[in-house]
Amino acid sequence: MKRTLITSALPYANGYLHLGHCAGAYLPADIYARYKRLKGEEVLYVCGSDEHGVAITIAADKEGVTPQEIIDKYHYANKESFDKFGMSFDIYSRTSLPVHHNTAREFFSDFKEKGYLIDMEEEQYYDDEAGMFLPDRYVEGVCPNCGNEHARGDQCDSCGAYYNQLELKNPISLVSGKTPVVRRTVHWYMLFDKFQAFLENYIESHAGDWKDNVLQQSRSWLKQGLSERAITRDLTWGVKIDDIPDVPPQKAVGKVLYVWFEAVLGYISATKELMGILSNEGKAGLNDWRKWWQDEETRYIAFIGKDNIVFHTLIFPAMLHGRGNNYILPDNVPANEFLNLEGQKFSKSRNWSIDLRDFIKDFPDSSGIDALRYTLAMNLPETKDSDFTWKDFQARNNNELAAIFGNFINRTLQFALKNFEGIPELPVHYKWLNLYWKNLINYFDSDHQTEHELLANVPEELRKLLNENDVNLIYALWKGSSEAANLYERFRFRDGITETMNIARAANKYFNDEQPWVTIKNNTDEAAKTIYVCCQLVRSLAQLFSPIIPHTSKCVFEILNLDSVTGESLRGISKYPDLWKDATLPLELSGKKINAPSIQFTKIEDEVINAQISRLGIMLEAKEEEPASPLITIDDFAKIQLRTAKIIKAEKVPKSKKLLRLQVDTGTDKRQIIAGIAEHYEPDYLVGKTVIIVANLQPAKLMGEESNGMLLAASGSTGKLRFLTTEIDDLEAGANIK
Ligand code: B3M
Ligand code: ZN
Repeated sequence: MKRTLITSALPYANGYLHLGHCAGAYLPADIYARYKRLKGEEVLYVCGSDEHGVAITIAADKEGVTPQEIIDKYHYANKESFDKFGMSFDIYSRTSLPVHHNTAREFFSDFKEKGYLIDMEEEQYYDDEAGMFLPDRYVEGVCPNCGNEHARGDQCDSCGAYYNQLELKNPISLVSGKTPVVRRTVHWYMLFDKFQAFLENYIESHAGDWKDNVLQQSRSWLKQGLSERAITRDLTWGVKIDDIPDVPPQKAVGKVLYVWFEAVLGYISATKELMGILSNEGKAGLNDWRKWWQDEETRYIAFIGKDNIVFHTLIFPAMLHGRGNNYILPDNVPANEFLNLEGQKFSKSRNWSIDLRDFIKDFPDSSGIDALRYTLAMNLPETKDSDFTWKDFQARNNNELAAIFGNFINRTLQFALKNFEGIPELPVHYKWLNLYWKNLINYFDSDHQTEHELLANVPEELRKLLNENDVNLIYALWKGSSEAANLYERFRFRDGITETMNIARAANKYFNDEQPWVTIKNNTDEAAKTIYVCCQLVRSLAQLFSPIIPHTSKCVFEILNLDSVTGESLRGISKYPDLWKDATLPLELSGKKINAPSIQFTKIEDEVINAQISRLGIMLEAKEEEPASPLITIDDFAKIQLRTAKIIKAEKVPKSKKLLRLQVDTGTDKRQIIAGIAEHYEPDYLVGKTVIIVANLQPAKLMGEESNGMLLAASGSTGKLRFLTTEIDDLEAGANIK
């Protein structure tokens, strides 16, 4: 059996994750990783933050911070959200690490040596004022195809047309707002046309096992014919190439690798990072990453959203093939479509979104997070766009998790505790029940009759102990778990989870048909057998549900006083036994003491859901109204040193639309303050003005510039901003304000 390498698309560290991200490349991958681990396979699941490209620099400009500050903020925030959401990555890395820069540069160097790259001069827009070439997303103009006036430099968001930024009409730079000029610049191009035939064979070799949407998109790109693609950009933020041997520095200075060329290599560098950590712990060799990436005994599954398909089915495979060294290719790329929210597309700008961190704030306990995992999993956009609604979240929690699985756990364990002080001691008559159970499973395994025949031909020997209900329940467990496994192998998670929930339905039916509340009065041996079997099913269901709702499963194992089995990360250096099969077989639980059962899923009331629904889309107003700040004491206020200060110099901070660098005289010293007022004031206007500053603020860094203090300003509802000043300018600098 091959080992399984799993990756999820690296999310940009430029914003908070939302539920649409989870349903795209992350939750399905985690379910698959946990399932594969439970199958006893060797598994490595890597992911991490994608930390370069204009997606980062635009976000940094927007927040008035440096790219490093933006990736640090969102890398750690998203990692924390993923951890709380129960993602079982073996490592969550980041592409700003040296190990990634070195890996990416090695690929560039190797391709250059092999003649897969050519450097060409081309014309590109240049912003004279900002002093920089303009990457596509930094140019806006009129779409040459549909006339959209806010089209960006590479693709029109309105009609989807791709074009060269020079084709935009009336272009403006989004850095300075000015009209850019055309300048010549050098870029390196990868000759992807050299891989056309190889990729055609590669794609067609998966015609039978890849999703249609993935095949179609890949084929249509191949049909257009691959051509050379620029793999460098004029940016200062990213993987630099100017120190690569035999790359002429004068050509390469100020260039970085195109983010998509290097981001896919982030999966490899994340693996290297993990092996580095493990080798320091003496648990793996530094080069053990090769057994995951350069060994045909590894099967690689790349989980992504549909907007990343060709980068994973064409670009990355071409790079891996071009590199040689036995690099393996993705064996499957089960791209998901998009998840919508209440029938509309997720949109941060319209605040039509649910950030994962906000959900976790509102539903912090494990049952809430598992209810989200379950709801998203049952609505995965596996073959077409799907929808998350709060009403469905409530229904899934109340009518399935609570009413079926939770109800079965509770009625079983409450009955067991109340009547048997734990899991019942098997009566003498049922002493060999586990053995009969295992023999029945063997019979199901070994015989390939139809379901009807299987059940009709159960060996008489087994029926001496197991009644109709017992046989039907054990069959439902056996059948449901093997069906679920088959479906997970084909990335059909929704159907696999339904099979598992059907086992819970069968378990409730067994409880009802056996009527232990009746037999406890007149035939306690029967009641004991029934509840013993039900306790076995509680554990089996916890194990089979664990890839989807790991927190709940962990809780159930704790109540049963059993080691938790949820497919957690083993860091790729060991593996479990086959715990999927194990979930269909009984444990020796006779007479086992259990802990007090707790309710796993409480009903979610309408008002909770209505409150969430009402927040969608209108958070804009809520964000504009400053939250009521808590009352402070006069002593709190006294800690703030407000002073007058005279502005003696003012200038723009390069590459920032918002920031000005001010030199101010505070009466006691002269200091630099960086102020976000560039969109409201011309520097010359400010010189000589007396303003009010907070003089005892911790020094801070903004866009790499030191700021010692803060200028007080007021912003109106229209976004207009005015700094606070004294009524007349005759107060000396340093006057105390209280
Ligand atoms: N960060 C795009 C995205 O977040 C990109 C994925 C990279 S996977 C190597 O959708
Ligand atoms: Zn257009």
